[in-house]
Amino acid sequence: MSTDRADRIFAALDGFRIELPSWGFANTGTRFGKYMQPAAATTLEEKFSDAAQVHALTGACPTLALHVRWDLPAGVDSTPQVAALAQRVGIAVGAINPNLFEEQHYKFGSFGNPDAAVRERARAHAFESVEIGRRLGTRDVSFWFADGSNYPGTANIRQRRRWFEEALGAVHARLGAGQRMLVEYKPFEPAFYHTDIADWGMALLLARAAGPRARVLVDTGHHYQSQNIEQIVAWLLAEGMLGGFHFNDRRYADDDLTLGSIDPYQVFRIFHEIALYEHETGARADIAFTIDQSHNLKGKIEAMIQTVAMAQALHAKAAIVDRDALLAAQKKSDVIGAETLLQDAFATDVRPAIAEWRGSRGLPVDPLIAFRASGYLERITAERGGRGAPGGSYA
Ligand code: RM4
Ligand code: MN
Ligand code: MN
Repeated sequence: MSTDRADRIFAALDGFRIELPSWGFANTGTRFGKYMQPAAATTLEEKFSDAAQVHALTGACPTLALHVRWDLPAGVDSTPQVAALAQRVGIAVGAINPNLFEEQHYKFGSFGNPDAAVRERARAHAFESVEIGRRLGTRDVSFWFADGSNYPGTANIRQRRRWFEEALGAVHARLGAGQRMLVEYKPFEPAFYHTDIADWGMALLLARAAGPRARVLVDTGHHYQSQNIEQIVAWLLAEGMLGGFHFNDRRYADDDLTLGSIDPYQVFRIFHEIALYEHETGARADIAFTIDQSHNLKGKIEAMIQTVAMAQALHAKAAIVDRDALLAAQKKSDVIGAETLLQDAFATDVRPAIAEWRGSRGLPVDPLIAFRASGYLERITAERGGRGAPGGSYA
């Protein structure tokens, strides 16, 4: 590999950060049930501890996204303990994720619920989430809504849209100077007829209406089969509205499989669009990369390490695309020339360069092997194993 390529990979890896989700270390499952893992984290302390392992081995994960309901059960009153815990473990708190879908009163929606009292409760929870983020000094409050309906004619789509616009605007008004609001979309599930924020266009319009610090969050699993996700990414970049990602892979629907396990070329193409944007504009795209996966069969920490390593590898491959040559080929409509440049970068074996980078940064050359040799899994399995299944919550 040329020194130019190796340099690019080193620079790309030095600048790459990906946030871990607290819920990815906990027992999660499918709607048919959960397979409990003795080593799964049940307390926030355990989630932080597991995240610290992943960060120590990969060097790329200094922050942990939290879910208010699962991780801060006392809401704002939980913030002092959480701040102290983060400080102690050396992992900073990342995005704050409100939970507007799990409780019984959200059966017919949160911001879009026809019952004004429920809409009010949802707002109060959103306000509290903003306050939690402010107190913890984190930047993003990341909203995902399960709102929608299952049967035609049963919900007033335009009315609900207005309620969403009003509520998101009201939440935006509460943001502190250093805070952002991310709006995530999803085409279906749990609603199976209409979802209030079903695609990137709806999320974009709502984010724009909410205010200047609202951005769209792209969850890679939240698209229909064969949808061109990198085009959505390119458009959101062009609009200055891409706020973050939830990374996972899928084969059928929102499968939450480990990143790149099904289609690594898709992830590479996303990273490429971002790198090309940065190359052309000279600006750094300010995007929060986050993992949003549910590890039902794999060991949670191992799956997380695997995901981070995959993200690093695909990010590195995107970094070595010869972008000047690509732009020149595009200009000439040299179809095969341009396509080959992309394919060549994707096909390049970046593992030796990444191993070298890891070594030079004091990281284990193979984080998964290092984890397996560390004894951490055996220790937490013994410590956590005997205490039986946790309660009924999703995470
Ligand atoms: C959704 C979405 C959200 C996540 C919930 C639990 O499908 O991806 O980001 O918080 O699942
Ligand atoms: Mn998500
Ligand atoms: Mn999802």
